[in-house]
Amino acid sequence: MVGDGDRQELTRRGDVLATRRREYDEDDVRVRPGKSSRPRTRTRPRHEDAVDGFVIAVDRGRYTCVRPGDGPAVPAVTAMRARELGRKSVVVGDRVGLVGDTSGAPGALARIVRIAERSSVLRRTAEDDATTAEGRLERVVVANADQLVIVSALADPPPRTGFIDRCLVAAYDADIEPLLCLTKADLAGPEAVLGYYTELELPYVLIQPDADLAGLRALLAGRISVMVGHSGVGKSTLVNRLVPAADRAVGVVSAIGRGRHTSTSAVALRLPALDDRTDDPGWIIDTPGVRSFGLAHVSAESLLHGFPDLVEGTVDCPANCPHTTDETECALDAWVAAGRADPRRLASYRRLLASRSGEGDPREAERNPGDPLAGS
Ligand SMILES: Nc1nc2c(ncn2[C@@H]2O[C@H](COP(=O)(O)OP(=O)(O)OP(=O)(O)O)[C@@H](O)[C@H]2O)c(=O)[nH]1
Ligand SMILES: [Mg+2]
Repeated sequence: MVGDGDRQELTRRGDVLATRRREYDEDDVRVRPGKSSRPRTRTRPRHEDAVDGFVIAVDRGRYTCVRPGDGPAVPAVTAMRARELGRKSVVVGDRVGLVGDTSGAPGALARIVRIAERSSVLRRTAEDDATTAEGRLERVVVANADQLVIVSALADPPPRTGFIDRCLVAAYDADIEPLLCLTKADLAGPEAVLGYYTELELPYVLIQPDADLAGLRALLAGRISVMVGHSGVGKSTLVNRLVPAADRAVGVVSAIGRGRHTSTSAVALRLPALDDRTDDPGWIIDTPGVRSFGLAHVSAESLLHGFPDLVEGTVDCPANCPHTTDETECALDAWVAAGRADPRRLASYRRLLASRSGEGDPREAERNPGDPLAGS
């Protein structure tokens, strides 16, 4: 039972968390403030005449917005950021207030004067280690997404469960539902990847070039979904199939982690209406391939939430157990030994813990010689 004192403590902590969250919303690329963070920005005057917009693309200081309720035939509005937004960044998925010329006519330019509170913020960090400058460089990928579609090819490039695990951590941390999307099922079977996630009940879809997409469409309906994945896994190919008018550039697969990334910025696309339904078919956001999904912004405690199959195993841990390999009392070893979770998941969790504290680079597959899937 929570006593009054405890409740106050909980509320106080909740307030601190809420405040931090708002501070983090302010920029898409920023160095986290030190202990003496700047005071919050002043309240700006409201523009009563502003109209609502939804940001679908960002390119060199120009924001493409559509108005909710407008059909696909209505031209999008091009806008710039009003100076009064200060350092606040605007990202794809943001709901904004627009003033000025919102006609969408050629050459018309509106201004974004407001950014609505975000229901979710998907972030990634350049690196895992928050003690380095790179580790503190935080990027907001998109705002207001409901679903994170983790796209992994079954071959060419090969699947990397370490990467998928990182995406799961980011999804749970941002309160966005994950969906595993395994592409190129014509080239290899999904058994190895699915076997790794047996205990997780992770929803997944298999994609091959000519197969029907009805199952995926049903999972995307009515929501804002964002796709993340390495370069070359087939994100844009899939978007072009889902949204025939999308015309997203599709590339050739280069050596993983190197070479050209075909898509260079995130774009939200309205999904076509489903045949038998009149409700909102949803939005899909294509993003550029990422080399890694750094997690310096996720606390050690939240990291565990990306591993729901391990959470219960920590109940018997000593207080403040760091769950690292060198902690002999950590109950997770016994949990795995008893067959309650896959030992590879524990190894993956511990690689993330080690990576956050600056010990080595988990992206090197050589660190996991026994497990060809494990790289990230
Ligand atoms: N065999 C096979 N090839 C596919 C499939 N999906 C995509 N490809 C190929 O994979 C290559 C890369 O596809 P893209 O859609 O450009 O990949 P992407 O994830 O958007 O890549 P970035 O934009 O660089 O992040 C293209 O040559 C596609 O034709 C599939 O299901 N099967
Ligand atoms: Mg692409």
